[in-house]
Amino acid sequence: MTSSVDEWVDEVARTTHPDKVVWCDGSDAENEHLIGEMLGDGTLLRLNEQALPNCYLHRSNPQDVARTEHLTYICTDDPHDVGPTNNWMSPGEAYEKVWPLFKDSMKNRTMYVVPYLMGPTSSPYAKVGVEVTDSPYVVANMRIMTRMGQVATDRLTAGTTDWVPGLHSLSDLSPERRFIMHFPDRRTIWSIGSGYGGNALLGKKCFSLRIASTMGKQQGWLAEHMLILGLESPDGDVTYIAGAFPSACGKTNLAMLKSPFERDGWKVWTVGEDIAWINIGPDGRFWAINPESGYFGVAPGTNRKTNPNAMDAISRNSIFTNVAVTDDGKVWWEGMDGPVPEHLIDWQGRRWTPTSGTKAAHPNSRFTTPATQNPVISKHWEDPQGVPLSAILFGGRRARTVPLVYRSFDWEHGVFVGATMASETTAAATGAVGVVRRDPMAMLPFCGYNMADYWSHWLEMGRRASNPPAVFQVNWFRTDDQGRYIWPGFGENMRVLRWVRDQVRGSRNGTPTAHETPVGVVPTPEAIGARDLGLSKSDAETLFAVDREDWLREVEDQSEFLRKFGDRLPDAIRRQHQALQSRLTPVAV
Ligand code: OXD
Ligand code: MN
Repeated sequence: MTSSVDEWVDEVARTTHPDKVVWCDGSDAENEHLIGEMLGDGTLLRLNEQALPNCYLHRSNPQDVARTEHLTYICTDDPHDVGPTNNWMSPGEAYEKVWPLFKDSMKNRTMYVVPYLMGPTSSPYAKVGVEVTDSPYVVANMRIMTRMGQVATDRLTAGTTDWVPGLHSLSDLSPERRFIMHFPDRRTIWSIGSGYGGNALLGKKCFSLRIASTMGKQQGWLAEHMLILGLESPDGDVTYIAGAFPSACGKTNLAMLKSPFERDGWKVWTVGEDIAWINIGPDGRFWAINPESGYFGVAPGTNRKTNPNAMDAISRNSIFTNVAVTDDGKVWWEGMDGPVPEHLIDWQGRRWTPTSGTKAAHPNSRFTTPATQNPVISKHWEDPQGVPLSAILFGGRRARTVPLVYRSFDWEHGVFVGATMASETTAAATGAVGVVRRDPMAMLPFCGYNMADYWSHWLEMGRRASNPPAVFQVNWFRTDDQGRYIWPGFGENMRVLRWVRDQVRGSRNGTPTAHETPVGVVPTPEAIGARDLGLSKSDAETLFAVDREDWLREVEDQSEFLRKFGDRLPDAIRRQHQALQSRLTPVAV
């Protein structure tokens, strides 16, 4: 370890006062020992060893089940640097208000020092973090989600001073004393009062998105809330596509999609399912790496139909959090295959039957599973330079307005589409579910600086790249008059991916597959195979419709959102907004 790591660990220990300090090496022996301790004190429960070898269940505190965006802060001297979409606290106030909460917070506990690497071991783009935590559950999860232990220590001893400190303490798990703090100037993270995923596994949202986004702005790259997939076509060629979707909108399912057209040679390979770090390559293209090494996926709704590859991946060496358990020690959640069991133990450890009137698994219950267990992991997922992106998808959950898919006209328009995307909220964060909110590039909870400056950075990245990806918006969630989803989704999303590929690589048969609308280029229903899917004429019309009235309302709502950024709003975004409005407004004759 470098002396700077030693000094920081000493300083933290002097405040938090753990009983002992353990430096983690990431070995199997260390993991087995930790698991044994957690089984002993009830932090973990063993699941059915035959059906789910080396799998464990953890139940979190019922008040600690999702990311808490209202308790998440970016600490800079100037509030304008975090902008209107982040919570701001000055570093001085953070020292006065939050640092004292760490005093003695690890008393009678062990403090684990967890060095970890974000990015493939051999990648020049990989970065080191050190998380100090009093939660062995966090250590076990970090071991799956990151390259943890000796590989990271090796980079530190190689002399780097470039590492991100992250201090995490469960403290008393009280929401009143819960804070997730980021200091971009010092590239430091503090998190207290929560053991839940994104709040506590500091390599994920805190480092790889909030802190990394500020590093990317300074250093000329992008840290994005995006899946990365490789779409293989029948000629064996692979097109790489990244996709930004808000939490719990199907990113993991899309990244691991099982193609219904596999026999014809169409297949999806997973590079990443939540985060992409994107650099511009010497060829002027965007090259993306997945900084993580595991998946922290939403369990409810995952089944053999929606994501068979995930069901295979999570059948061993996985940690389940807040799911239900069957009488024979298997996991269960709403949307699991087969009939609903007569008895379960629910996510809080209570007896449950179908008449209980509650959810057996928490809606944000999760699995943590190693990426290497994904049967469709791309053979390029650890390539040091990453994979070259041909397309970026922006997706939200919208009952109306946004068609199934459309292509933006050019980079600047694409950035505008990402900047103004919106989605109905989900259970991944605490707060109301189902409310439409603007979630630019799916980064609303994760951008570590002023969102307007972030858009300027996106625009600049496109100017610097001679061959940036084409940008699309997708919406799997459009509903009919009855409120039913029109699009079958899941494996059938392959139809949309194929059209996206046609758009960026040239049509397969030369027949027109799209037409221009005021919002962008929309496919013909035939190009997506609406008839093969048995969609009625009116459903197909709704799915691809660009309704002028709906879009004028959308433009109005966008104005309100964009106004919040005042004069930091890039001119190009303002221009694109006006251009959309005029394309929607018929010229008077
Ligand atoms: C996640 C999230 O956990 O986005 O990936 O909430
Ligand atoms: Mn996510």
